[in-house]
Amino acid sequence: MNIYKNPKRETWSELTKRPVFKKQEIAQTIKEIFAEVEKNGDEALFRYTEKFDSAKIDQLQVTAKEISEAKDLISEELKSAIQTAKENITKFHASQLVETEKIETTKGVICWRQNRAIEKVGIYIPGGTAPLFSTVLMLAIPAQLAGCQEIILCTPPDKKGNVNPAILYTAQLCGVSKIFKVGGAQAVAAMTFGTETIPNVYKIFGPGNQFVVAAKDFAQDYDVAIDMPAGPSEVLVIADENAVPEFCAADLLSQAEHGSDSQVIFISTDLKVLNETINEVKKQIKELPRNEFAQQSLNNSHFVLLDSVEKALDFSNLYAPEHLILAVQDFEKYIEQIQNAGSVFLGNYSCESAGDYASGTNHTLPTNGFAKNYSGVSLDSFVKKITFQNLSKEGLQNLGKTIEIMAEAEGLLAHKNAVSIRLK
Ligand code: HSO
Ligand code: ZN
Repeated sequence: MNIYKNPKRETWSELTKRPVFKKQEIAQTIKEIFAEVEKNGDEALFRYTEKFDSAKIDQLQVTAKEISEAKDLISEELKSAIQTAKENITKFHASQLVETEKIETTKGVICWRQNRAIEKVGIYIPGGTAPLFSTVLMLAIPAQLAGCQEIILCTPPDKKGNVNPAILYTAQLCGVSKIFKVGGAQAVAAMTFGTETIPNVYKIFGPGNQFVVAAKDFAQDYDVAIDMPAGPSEVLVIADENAVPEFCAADLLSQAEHGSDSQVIFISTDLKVLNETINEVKKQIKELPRNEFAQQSLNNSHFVLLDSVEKALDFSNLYAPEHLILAVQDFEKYIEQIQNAGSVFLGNYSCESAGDYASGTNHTLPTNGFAKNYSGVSLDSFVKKITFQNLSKEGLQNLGKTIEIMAEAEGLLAHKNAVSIRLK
């Protein structure tokens, strides 16, 4: 835990740096995996699944029987929680479907835009220490709402060759039935090239470890789009004297428990709140089953005292956090000052977990400073927008001169002629 009291502005850029990401080091491994999967398809996937996931499987696709059995392996309570989350996420994302309007820019010149769903999309769900079935909701729901024709899901099996039942249950609840037992860079390669069993896709979504992140980056060389570049997840909390230290500590730990490389930053304008939050973190961490991860990420965390919420927001805009929690009174008056953040949680009762699971917003968000230039996943991530236009003869008469003058000035006379020939 690093504590800074009123650090000078000149030091902020150092404090807002993320640890360097070892992308280059694994580049060669990714290249080899891609080459193998492209050449040997399913056979390479079976081999890698045995090597990296210690699972000997004889079928890559999860069977209909496995999917239908999943519902008996999870509690009714969990099923109903997933249902509530699904309803809220659907409501919020459905509201992003906006009707296109036709705009007459000049009399007789009509322009508009229409959405077309990306036909084939792939969702990657990590296995590992915490199987994030909530991410299935966050990706499959907008994909369905957008109208993607093919939605496939890849996730690594456990050592026995099984996929976590909550992931299977959630996938089928969201209408995703093509589920494949493959993880890591090999899953990304499979979705990029397609294999005998796994179809290729046009865009790959979802979080993952360093290998998955690097593989998604690499996939872009093969004309596959990705949701966004990624890094370890992060939260920045700004707390004034009205914040509740217990709540702040719980929020910091909820992000720190994700992994040893998670990033948490706490900024307070009040020394008492700062000190009490630090004490609370030390107290609450003892009770957490994942306290080893949390402890490691806390070792790199910053606790900062600054003398105003405005200054804290300047710091936050420089850092561009994935999640920003504003535990301050009158948060409304600071909203306009927020420039760079993936998702913002306002007031003492808006915990980040709400957005992670069930309030309705998407939890697939830009990390690693990419909140400066990327949005989180939304319905838009699953569609392309095509522009249309229709010019009547009168429309071309009205706009023709403008086009001719500009084309001539660019020295592109064929462009000019395409107008002149029609107006002759
Ligand atoms: N905070 C994570 C999302 C998540 N949390 C899933 C719990 N489950 C990334 O923003
Ligand atoms: Zn989380």
